[in-house]
Amino acid sequence: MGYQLKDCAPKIYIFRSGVVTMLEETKQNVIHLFNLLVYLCSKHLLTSDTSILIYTMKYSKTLLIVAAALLFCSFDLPKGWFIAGSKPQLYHMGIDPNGGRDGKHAATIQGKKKARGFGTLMQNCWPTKYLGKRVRMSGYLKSVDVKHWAGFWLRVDQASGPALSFDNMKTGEDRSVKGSTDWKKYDIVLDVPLRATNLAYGALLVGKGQIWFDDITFEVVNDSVPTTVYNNGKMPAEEPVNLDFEN
Ligand SMILES: [Ca+2]
Repeated sequence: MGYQLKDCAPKIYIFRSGVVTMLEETKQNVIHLFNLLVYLCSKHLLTSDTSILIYTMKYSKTLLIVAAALLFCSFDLPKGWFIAGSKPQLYHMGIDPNGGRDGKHAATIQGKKKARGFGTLMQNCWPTKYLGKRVRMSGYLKSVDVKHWAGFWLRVDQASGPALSFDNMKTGEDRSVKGSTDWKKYDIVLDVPLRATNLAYGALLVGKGQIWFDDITFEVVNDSVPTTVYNNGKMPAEEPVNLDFEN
């Protein structure tokens, strides 16, 4: 059973079970949906346990990000970060005011009782500073009773098509965090080709347990620092090489 929100697009319906269905794929509806979710938050109709599904074809990524960001609006989210993942509703995510290495703020992700899929706190940013360069993302992470795995992740996107490169500390050599671990610094190193249009990054948790992460940095490194995964976004050589095939 649902009802039509009068001041929203006529093709958007809210179901009190928490299911939002989007029937028309237009950019305008993205705006309407955003307004709709803000409205629901203001009325305290969204809680951390509210299950929201959005059905759309064309703007699925944008919509899911908007929905995910607002799904946990009752949580104290760190500024500039948003919630996403395959099952974000099964994770508590936000700021632990005293959880940091220095006793100050750290971000945390905690799996709920029936946690599955994964939850992530993430950001996107323009890759402008890193175009044509190799970038190292470093951060500190601590874990308690992580049943499956957790880690930082970094993805280099292009305007269309698959990601240029991606590392979540599980792809390639498994460097993922499991069980209970003290604060430790982890690195992800990827090339950022000139055609990159976005950097997406964060930390993720798969399953039960809890992680804290803090003090993330990005820096350009030279070619002597190996990338942490095979990446198809590797830059071309600066000039032709091995043309006689002797190397
Ligand atoms: Ca901190």
